Amino acid sequence: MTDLVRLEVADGIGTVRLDRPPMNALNAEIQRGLVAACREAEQRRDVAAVVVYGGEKVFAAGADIKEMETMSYTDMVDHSALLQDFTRALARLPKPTVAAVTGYALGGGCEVALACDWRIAADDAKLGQPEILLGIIPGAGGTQRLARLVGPAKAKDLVLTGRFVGAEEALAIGLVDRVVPAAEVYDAARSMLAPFVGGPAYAVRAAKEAVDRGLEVDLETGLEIERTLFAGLFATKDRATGMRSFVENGPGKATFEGA
Ligand code: CO8
Repeated sequence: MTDLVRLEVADGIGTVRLDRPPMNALNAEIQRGLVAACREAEQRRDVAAVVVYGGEKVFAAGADIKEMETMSYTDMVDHSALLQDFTRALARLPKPTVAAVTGYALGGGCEVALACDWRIAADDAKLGQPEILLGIIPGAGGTQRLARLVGPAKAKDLVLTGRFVGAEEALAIGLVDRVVPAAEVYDAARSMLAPFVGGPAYAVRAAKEAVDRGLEVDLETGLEIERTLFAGLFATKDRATGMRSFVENGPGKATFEGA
């Protein structure tokens, strides 16, 4: 375990808190810590959804450049699996996730945000993939997830130039989903996740999985994934509760157990 990443749980929402001042530079310890925090968030039944948060000043300014500076090619061959593991752990978390972005989300920090389902940014936030300025490229999924999110031309603009985008431009290109005053980012992220607390957890999980896995395959295969997940939900208590509640009381009144 590490103190650099904590899972804090309150009112059904988990917060994966990055805590390595001043910039939350993502060294190997924090990368491993992120994998562990995601696993814990997945397993805990009192966590319905997850905010990833780096504190009031900064989300994360990227991989720890001082740690990487002396690494050789063979060091990086060994290490690069971990780079993708921690963003994969976040992307595959079977619960809704939001990145609450304050200050900088750069390089690996932007890639952490990209691995979440949604991104809420402070109005003074800056995001980018400046790896090119170090003579490298994004290595924690940035070239892939950014292009899927904003399209190839915008992704190449950011990845090939390394320029930062402010919150408003990030919103305009679809890199973030909402912009709020800096002091409200964390609360806005929690509010976005509040509807999932006490919600139909298996259906939410299936919905996320269907969209994410569907994006990786052709349409017919995606429809097959949807069909299987759809049918599977008929084995859950939540499905029975939801439909019975609709028939007896009308829409939107069901109380789910997550079972
Ligand atoms: N790694 C290590 N230390 C950092 C990093 C970093 N990424 N970013 C900032 N710091 C340190 C600075 O060296 C400085 O340390 P010190 O006080 O000891 O000199 C301290 O944090 C404060 O930084 P600045 O003085 O530079 O603060 P400014 O407000 O002037 O600038 C910036 C803030 C704009 C964030 C600037 O520090 C900067 O450009 N940082 C680097 C951003 C960057 O290039 N990120 C990409 C890194 S590479 C990467 O992420 C590869 C991803 C592939 C794998 C992903 C694995 C996680």
